[in-house]
Amino acid sequence: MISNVEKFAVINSRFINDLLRELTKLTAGTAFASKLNIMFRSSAKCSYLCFLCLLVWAGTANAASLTLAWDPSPGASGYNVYWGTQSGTYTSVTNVGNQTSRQITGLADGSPYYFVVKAYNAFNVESAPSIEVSRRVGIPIWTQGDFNGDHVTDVGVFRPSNGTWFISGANPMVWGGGTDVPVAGDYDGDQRLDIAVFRPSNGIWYIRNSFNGLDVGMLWGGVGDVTVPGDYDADGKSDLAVFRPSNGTWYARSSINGTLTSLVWGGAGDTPTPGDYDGDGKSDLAVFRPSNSTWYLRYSNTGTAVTMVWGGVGDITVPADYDGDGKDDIAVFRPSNGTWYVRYSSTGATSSLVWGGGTDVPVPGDYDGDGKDDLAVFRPSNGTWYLRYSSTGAAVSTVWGGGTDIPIVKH
Ligand SMILES: [Ca+2]
Ligand SMILES: [Ca+2]
Ligand SMILES: [Ca+2]
Ligand SMILES: [Ca+2]
Repeated sequence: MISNVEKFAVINSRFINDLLRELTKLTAGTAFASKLNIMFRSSAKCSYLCFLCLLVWAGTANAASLTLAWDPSPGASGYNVYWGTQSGTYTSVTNVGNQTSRQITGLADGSPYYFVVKAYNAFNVESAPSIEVSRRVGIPIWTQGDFNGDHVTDVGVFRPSNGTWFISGANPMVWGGGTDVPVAGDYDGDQRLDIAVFRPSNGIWYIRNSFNGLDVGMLWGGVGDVTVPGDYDADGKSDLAVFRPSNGTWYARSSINGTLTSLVWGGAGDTPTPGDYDGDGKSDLAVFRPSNSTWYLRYSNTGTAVTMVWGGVGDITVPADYDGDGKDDIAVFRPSNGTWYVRYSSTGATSSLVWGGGTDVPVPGDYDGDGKDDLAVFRPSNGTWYLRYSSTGAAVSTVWGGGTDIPIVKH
């Protein structure tokens, strides 16, 4: 019996299940138990057995709950789900038995939560944790750049020469062309990217709704305006919006009732950098002024003006939610040294990391679907996307588009 068990273990860790079954038949000598436990743990570590992904989103009203799901872990007797409101600190745990999904309730609206799952075996020994995923509840939120609705940013480009959109996993679509500005966003609020262009010559936004395939054209802005679509009214739909450098005015059209909101914020020479910096689900007006390296943010929840010195001349602004707390982090990409300088909103901590360089186009997004934006660049010269997964630190590259293609950036 002993040699059989050992042989199984050596041959392949896939037989863990059999081993466990065998063991329960035995009168459990501790030597076997410890060996199995070690096997179990190393096996769990090797393959990220509990790969968490989010299956279901609660509605925006009365939310306070969400559903997690994960792949089954061979040999697992059950799973513990851990969560907390700070990355790496899990103050709650629940044993879900041998289920591989769980609705977590009693969450506070608006607060970010961080989750991991651990498998345990027949001896209650836990595996290494799964990757950490983060989500907020109670606030309309969608994964920027997600075309098919799986909460993972999709790789995609717009080719102006023939007006074609190439998005990974979708058929090529012809929409716009020439000097149109791609302004993909979620204008119909179904948490899927809608392809869209803004035509400066006539000031019209041409949108193809992902929900029903309906084509929409709306006049908003014109020549000289910079497009800044975002969810300024927090209804979960992108709003048409432009920034006019000549008078420093933002013009946003509410998707709720079509009303105009205009506000002076910034001016000529500034780079508009809208984002949700205060985490209330509404896009905040913001500009970066290269001449004095200062970001000017206007928090939508309080109207408070916030200034912060970050980055400098030649830097490309890349605000995104790198720490997954539901607030965009101030960040720049410096082409000259390929370095990303990020200031995390959750802790105020800063980081600098080399990723890409030269003529690379920064395209941050959540490509691994863990709720945190990942560093990423698109290299036109070889059509390659270089992604750095936030969940594992893994470097992933994929060829998609090239030449004069414009990568789809988040809005
Ligand atoms: Ca949509
Ligand atoms: Ca906001
Ligand atoms: Ca953040
Ligand atoms: Ca990520």
